[in-house]
Amino acid sequence: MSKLPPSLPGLTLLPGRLARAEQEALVAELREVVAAAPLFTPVMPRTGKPFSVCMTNCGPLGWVSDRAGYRYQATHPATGRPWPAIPARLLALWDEVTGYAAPPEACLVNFYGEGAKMGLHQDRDEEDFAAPLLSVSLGDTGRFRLGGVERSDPTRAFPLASGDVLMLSGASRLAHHGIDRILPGTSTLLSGGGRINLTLRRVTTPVSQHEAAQNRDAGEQQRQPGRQRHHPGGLHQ
Ligand SMILES: O=C(O)CCC(=O)C(=O)O
Ligand SMILES: [Mn+2]
Repeated sequence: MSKLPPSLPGLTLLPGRLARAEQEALVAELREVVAAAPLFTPVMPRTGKPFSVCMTNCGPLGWVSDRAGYRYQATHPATGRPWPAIPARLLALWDEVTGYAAPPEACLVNFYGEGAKMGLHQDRDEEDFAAPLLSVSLGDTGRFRLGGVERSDPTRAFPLASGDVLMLSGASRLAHHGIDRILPGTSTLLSGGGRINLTLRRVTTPVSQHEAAQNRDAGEQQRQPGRQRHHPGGLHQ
């Protein structure tokens, strides 16, 4: 496997972006996330075949997969409770690295034990492809495979180590990607071994300030129809 990622427009790899102390603090925060929203094993749509990774989420929305399909939803599939909040340090990282005007709405937490992998796929369940995907790797190194927008495009593999941050934006936002395998024993961060990957995602298209003001006005008029009818007349009396 090449040590270097391919140079593609919109692909940004920040090796070691998170220092060890930050990684440890993040793992402690993720333990709280998992206590509130336990890891679950998603299954493939239709076939019901279980994923080899287990998952949970934080943020207003979380990504889930079950026999009915892939989707974002506001609650944990087993507990029915809202997902816990995205840790502030991840929101700050999103702002610093992406510069995107709106915050992420979902943070998917994937846990890879030894032997877990993720097939080549695109992240396309979001409404807003203008927003980047921001990924944070913790624990054992993963062999990440990256292709192009077409499934048949050539692919290359490169390692993602603990503390690495990867951004897929612009022309790379819809690039195919996956995890071939985990390299056990490559990190001491997680006492039991394994790899955690976090992906921060903007799901809905942000409403601009201008649109928000217009929507507010429209809502106000709908709630108070009388005002709309009487006011103009009142002004001319
Ligand atoms: O584990 C990774 O680095 C990638 C995870 C991923 O592609 C996903 O959760 O959609
Ligand atoms: Mn993905």
